[in-house]
Formats: sequence, structure tokens, C-alpha cells
Amino acid sequence: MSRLVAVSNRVGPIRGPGRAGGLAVALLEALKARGGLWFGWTGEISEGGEARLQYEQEGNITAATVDLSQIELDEYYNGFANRCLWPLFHFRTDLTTFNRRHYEGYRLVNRKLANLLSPLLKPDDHIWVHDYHLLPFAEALREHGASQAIGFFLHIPFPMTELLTTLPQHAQLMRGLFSYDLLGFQTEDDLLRFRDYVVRQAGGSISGDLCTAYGRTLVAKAYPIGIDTRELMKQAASAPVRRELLKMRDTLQGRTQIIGVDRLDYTKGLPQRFQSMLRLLEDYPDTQGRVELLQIAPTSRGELDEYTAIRKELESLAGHINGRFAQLDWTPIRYINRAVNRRALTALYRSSRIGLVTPMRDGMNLVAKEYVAAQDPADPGVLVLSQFAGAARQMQAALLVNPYDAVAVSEAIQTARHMPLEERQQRHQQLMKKLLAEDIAHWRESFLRDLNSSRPTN
Ligand code: GDG
Repeated sequence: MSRLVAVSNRVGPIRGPGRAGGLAVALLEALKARGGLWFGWTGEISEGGEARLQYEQEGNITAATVDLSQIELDEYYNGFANRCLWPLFHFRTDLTTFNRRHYEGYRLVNRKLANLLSPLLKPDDHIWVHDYHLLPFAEALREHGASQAIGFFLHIPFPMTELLTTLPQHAQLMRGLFSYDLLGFQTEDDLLRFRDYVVRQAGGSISGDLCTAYGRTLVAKAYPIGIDTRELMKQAASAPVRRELLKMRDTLQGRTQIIGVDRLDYTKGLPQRFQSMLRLLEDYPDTQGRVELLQIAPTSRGELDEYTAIRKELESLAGHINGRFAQLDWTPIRYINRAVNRRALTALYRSSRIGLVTPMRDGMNLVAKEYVAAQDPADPGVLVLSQFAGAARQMQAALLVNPYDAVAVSEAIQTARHMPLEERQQRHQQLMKKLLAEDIAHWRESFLRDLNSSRPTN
């Protein structure tokens, strides 16, 4: 079997039990199965960003990583990836910064990484590149004569043509994507938007899964990412989680807990979620003293202004709502601006009657899936899910809501609170059927199977 080479902006830990999340574990499994190389940034900054590779070996897996310089970090990562592509691909043109220097830095880092990986490649390697940081990576590798099969998976949404074309360099980036052999998107909607660009903007053509443009043909398909459903179910029913759960139930004293877990990011709809809580408390006074939202939101990308602003906004909104409604022994919103460990998180999912997952736009959203998998099948909680999360496609048995509509979200919370056991069980069973069939192994294997059978066309 060909060796797998995984390329991502950050490289997850390759040894130990791994604090790492689903994606890192999934890639590691694939690398273990066939032997492989994981390549990317160390996550460290060094003077001048020395282009020296650092190696780590565990069994048949090698991690090869490199530092970036401060300027590379500013232009490639903070600049073009996170201040331009991230907001634009989440349909937030209002937050998108177009800066030519950032774009040049982004291309340079992609080239630097390709220069370093190139000599490590074997002729029959299969290369799997991840996410928006690395759109031009295959193009840069091909400049070195690479003829291996190269696949790309986009973890975030793909924007509609009208938005994408606001990016001055859209044509160059899209042409670059055609150096891949296989493109994977989270949902059919993302795929449709990509195909729309190919036809209307690039003058290309579509035939089945094949897209042709810029003189090259590739396969483009949707591969909705999943979670390790069985592992999470096992963990949720384990003795340590049950112990945590008992403690949590004690402190809840019969109140209904709603759980939210999100990186602190403006795409996750956190201020709107707090506003929906405000609506709930105002419109249904019986919720006062009885319902609380526990929001876990660890800081992410804290050095960017947009992220500092959202943090301030949330703090002030939580302060306002709590100041107005809190009682001596009850606070409507418990907001924790830190990460909690995996076991506590699983116990929190299971102790919460409602999972509130209301991003304004999200590639998939794994929290929605984790919440459902962690429930007690005999007495499951209810998922309230944004229709704008990629996960909504597979999770039609959740209560789907429009996160822009605070009244609708508060009504859905009320519906979830009063949902009879039988209906909760039915919805949970339907959701679990999908989560078991379309888990992380299914995602990984489907993508790799297609990559194996893809052939460079020229
Ligand atoms: C991107 C796309 C797509 C969060 N807080 C804590 C914690 N987490 C874990 C969750 C979950 C993961 O982080 C977050 O994944 P999401 O999918 O919800 O969101 P993004 O980080 O934005 O991920 C997204 C994903 O890539 C995969 O393709 O679904 O659409 O935006 O696993 O559990 N974990 C722990 N403590 C926390 O406080 N332990």
C-alpha cells in the first residue's frame, strides 16, 4: 500500500494518549495503518523562521515540522488565512481584510513548506492536504515536479461565487486548486458552490464527480466529517464519567442545564445565543431560576482584534443578563472562557438536557455530533442546531433553528424542555443511526479510497 503523507498547518502529537481532538486522532489512525509522514508547522516561532526540519518518530509514523518567523506568522497565518480566508469563507465579507502583502506571505509560506516536503516524497506516496491555510500547496509541490496523487479537504464552508470573487486573487487561488486530484468538501452545498464557480466563473465543465477547468480535471465530492462515535459512547458510559456526572447533578439541583461548547469565534453565534437566552427569560418567566446556559468558550486566535472584540461583547452581554435576572442561588448564564478536559466535557454533555449549537455558519460542527453521542439512550437530551452548520444536513432529527431569529431559538429551547421521553428517544435513535454509519473512520476511508483511485490527469 502507498505511504500516506498528511499535510496540515499544525501537526498533532504523534505519541502518548493524546489530548488531541478528533481530526488529529483520525489522521494518526490512517498514518498508523499504512505508515506515514505528517508534515506541517511546529506551532513555534523562531528568529528568521529557520527552514530546518525537526523530526519525531513513533513506530511507522514520522512527524516532520518546521518553525515560522514572526513575519510569516503575521502574513500567512494571522493575515491571509485568518483575517481574509476565514471570514470570507464564512460569508463575512464585512470582516474580511484584503491585503496584498498578506497574500504574498501566504504564497511564500506555502512554497517554503512545499520546498521542504518535496525531497522527502516517494514516487508512489499519496498526499492528503488539509484546510484553508494550504490552498496553493499542491501547485507549489507540482512546481517541483511532483506527480503523486494529491488530495485536499476543506474543513470550512466554501463561499458562493458572488462572495469569492470579491477576493482580488480568487482566480489565482482557484487555478491553484486544480493542481489537486481530489477535492473534498464538508457538504453537498459547499460542493455545489464550488461547481458553480467552476462553470460560471472559470468557464469550466462538470461531468458526474469530475470538474474540468484551467486545462485540468479533478474529482470533487462531499465527505462530511464525523466523530469517533463508538469511542465517545463508551467514554460517556464509563465509571469516571458517571462519577463526574453525579457531582454535576448534585450542583444542578433539578435545574435544566443547556450546554454550549465553542471556540470563541465570531462564526459560532455566541452573542446571538446569549440574546436568545434573554428572550427565553423574558418570554417564559417560568424559566427563571430553573434553566441555565453553561457556555464553554476557550479563547482562540486571541491576538486578532476581531476576537478580542467578540470576547468583550460576550462578557458584557453575560454581565448584563446575569445582573438583571440572577438570584442568590442561581445565575442564568455561566460563561467559562477556558478549555475543560475531555472527560469533564463528556460529563457536561451528558448532564445537559439541551445541547445548544447555533453557529451563524460552520463547515460541519463536531460539538453537535459529540453532544448526541454522549447522551444516555434511555433518557437522551435534545439537540437544538443551527440550520447553517454543515452538520444540519445529516442531523435533520435535531430541532433545527435559524440562529438570527432569537424568538425561534428561545421557542426551540422551550420545545426541547418539554419534549416527551418517547420523542426524545426517537430523535436520538435517528441521529445515532447516522453518527454510527458516517463516523470519522468512514470519512477517512472514503476520502482515501477515492484518493487511491485518482490518477494525475496530466
Ligand atoms: C473546524 C470547522 C469542522 C472545544 N472546546 C473544548 C474542546 N473543544 C473541541 C470540541 C470539538 C472541537 O474542539 C471543535 O470542533 P468544531 O467542529 O465544533 O469547530 P472548529 O474548531 O471551528 O473546527 C468545523 C471542524 O473543523 C472539523 O472539520 O467541523 O466546522 O470550523 O471536538 O469538542 N475540547 C476540550 N475542551 C474544550 O474546552 N477538551
